[in-house]
Amino acid sequence: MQFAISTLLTLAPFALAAVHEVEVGASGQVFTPRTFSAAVGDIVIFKLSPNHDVAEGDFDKPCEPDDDGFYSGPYSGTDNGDKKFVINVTTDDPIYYYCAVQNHCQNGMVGGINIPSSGDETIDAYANAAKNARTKSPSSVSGGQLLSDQQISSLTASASSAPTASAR
Ligand SMILES: *[C@@H]1O[C@H](CO)[C@@H](O)[C@H](O)[C@H]1NC(C)=O
Ligand SMILES: [Cu+2]
Repeated sequence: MQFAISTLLTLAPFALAAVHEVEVGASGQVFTPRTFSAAVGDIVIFKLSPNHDVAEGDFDKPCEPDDDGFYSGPYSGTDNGDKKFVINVTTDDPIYYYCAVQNHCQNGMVGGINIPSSGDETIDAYANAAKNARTKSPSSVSGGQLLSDQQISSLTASASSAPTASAR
């Protein structure tokens, strides 16, 4: 029994690499799921709907890009949605993001990964602060790749698909 458990722990970082899908504006000005949990090594696929995008931000500066953050570029760069924006999760820290189109961020189009569900830095707190913020849009794609479904399937062949039901 002892042996079985330690073996499982040793393999876990590889065996449990998961793929998460996020709908960007498929149901209006909202990320679906709004927040979810992910582990280092997981892959996140952002599926953009017209005319939305996704930019990583800082909790303290809602609707503004993080200098080292990711940005999908505009919907127009996705070949009518054929290309998805794919990022690697490289931290356990909370990752906040927003839609940089018009006033979507002020309207609450924000989301995140590993966001605390209580305390001062919840997604609701970020959305509230965003109401009075001014949107800044990054200038170019960064921190991820725009990939076709075929490119994604080869990328994720060794990873298992994570049900978005794991979202919290
Ligand atoms: C994500 O990881 C894959 C596999 O290691 C790598 O090919 C890709 O360049 C990484 N993407 C980014 C944006 O770093
Ligand atoms: Cu939007």
